[in-house]
Amino acid sequence: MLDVSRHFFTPDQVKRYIDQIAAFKINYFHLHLSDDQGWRLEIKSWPDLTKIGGSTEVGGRKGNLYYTQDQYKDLVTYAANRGITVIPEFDMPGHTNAAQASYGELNCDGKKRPLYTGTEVGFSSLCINKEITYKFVEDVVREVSAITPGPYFHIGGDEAHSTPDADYVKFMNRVLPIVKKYGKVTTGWHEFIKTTTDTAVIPQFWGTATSDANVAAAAQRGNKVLMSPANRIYLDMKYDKNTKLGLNWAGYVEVKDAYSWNPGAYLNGVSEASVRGVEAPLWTETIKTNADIEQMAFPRLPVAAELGWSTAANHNWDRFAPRLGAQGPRWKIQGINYYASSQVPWKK
Ligand code: IFG
Repeated sequence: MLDVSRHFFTPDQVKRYIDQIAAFKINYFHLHLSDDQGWRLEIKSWPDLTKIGGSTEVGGRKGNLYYTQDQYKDLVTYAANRGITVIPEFDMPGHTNAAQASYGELNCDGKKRPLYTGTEVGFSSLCINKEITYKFVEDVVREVSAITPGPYFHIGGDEAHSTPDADYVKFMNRVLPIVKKYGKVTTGWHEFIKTTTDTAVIPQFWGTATSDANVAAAAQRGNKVLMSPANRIYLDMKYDKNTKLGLNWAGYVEVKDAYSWNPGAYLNGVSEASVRGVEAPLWTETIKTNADIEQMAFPRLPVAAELGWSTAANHNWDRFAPRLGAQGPRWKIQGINYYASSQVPWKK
């Protein structure tokens, strides 16, 4: 996953990252297209989402910081030509300030919110009891599903700290059927799974604990789980206390930490048969350039690919580390700004 909301990345910048992840057989690319700081994809029926919501980012840079639908379709094709399926995410009912700064009617008090260029989370919520909220959601899902050939639509659902629990359930009960209506399978940050017994939807686990009752209950019912534990595979986590970029709320994640877990056995009650896959999210509160992306994603993204594609029986750091080290000279020649972790025996 690449968060293009906190900081916007142009189509060419995204294509550079797509080329790099394709080299490691990554086969899904989750684009975090909306958040408090920015709405990044043109929605023809709600033009101010990008005109206003796509006009700035963390730190306050101004511009046309969004993709037209043609540019999005081009990215989808570019990824598909490299064996990669795009998963669009529109985070809701929280992380919605950019939309609520664009349209007053999306707020319970009818007033536009100010644009937000900070990095706090949890302060926004769509207005759950207004019908226009569900027209908005349906228009977004309809327009984006029509230009997304992949099977998945990500509805976010995380950190809805300003949405009362009962309202959160009410919201999801309205929205999950909308995604289905437009022929997509819902995936979302794992909090939403407590609102549905539909075994087709896919919770994306992003916690730091090794158990979650709602996710385990869903797995028992038959749901598949996408594994992204923040203290193992969040690429915006600092490597150690000296890392300039990134955050550390989930702890430090050195390369060996990112390798030393088994996605098929990480969560209590979630067996390997219930694990849909592994995803390495890169949140961009502190990430602005391709060099920044590369410093955080390399070498930990290839680690995620290894965990996703190889059997647990084949996991062995002493055997893997030299294979990772062999990539160093290639990344140097390609101009990839990788982190030369002291844990890896880099080939000269
Ligand atoms: N949690 C938030 C993200 C981002 C992240 C940074 C999720 C699902 C912390 N939600 O991770 O928006 O701020 O590490």
